[in-house]
Amino acid sequence: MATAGKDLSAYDAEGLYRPDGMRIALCVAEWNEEITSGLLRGALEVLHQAMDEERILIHHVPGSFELPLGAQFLFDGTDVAAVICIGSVIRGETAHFDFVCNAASEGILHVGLKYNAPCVFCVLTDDNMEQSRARSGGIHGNKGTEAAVAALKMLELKHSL
Ligand code: DLZ
Repeated sequence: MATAGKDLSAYDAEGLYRPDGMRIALCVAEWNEEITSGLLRGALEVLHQAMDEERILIHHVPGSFELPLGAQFLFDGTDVAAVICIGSVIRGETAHFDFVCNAASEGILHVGLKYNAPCVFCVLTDDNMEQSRARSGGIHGNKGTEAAVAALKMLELKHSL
């Protein structure tokens, strides 16, 4: 998973799928707001090129642990076609990091399979803030940008079948 020296966030703006008539939600964790706001910015930059502002929903949950349930609420309570889950978990001195990361990743996968819809994992799981800054609009690009591109590609696949 090494991304050293690479910006993986380049994308072809011309070729973005336009999810006409659909709505997309961003579910954003409040922890490490400096990082999640950068990821959100990156995701919105892509979505604004593909769809109207009013079809983009933004909701917050307390932490990354709550992202799966937040996404489930959104699929259940709205007509969104996809949810992008944005969070940032930074390793501390205890095992908390592993529990939050595992819950977020497995839960987000589960919600996508349950609703048969893109539920995109945009959770940074880094050792320190420096690594997170580098991936939320820094030297290694912006994983929020990549997550939004992934959501559009999955919607395109689903609607092409
Ligand atoms: C408790 C906790 C800790 C220690 N660290 C983070 C973190 O780095 N990133 C994050 O998104 N959330 C963290 N949380 C909060 C949990 O995700 C969750 O909100 C609480 O345990 C309440 O369920």
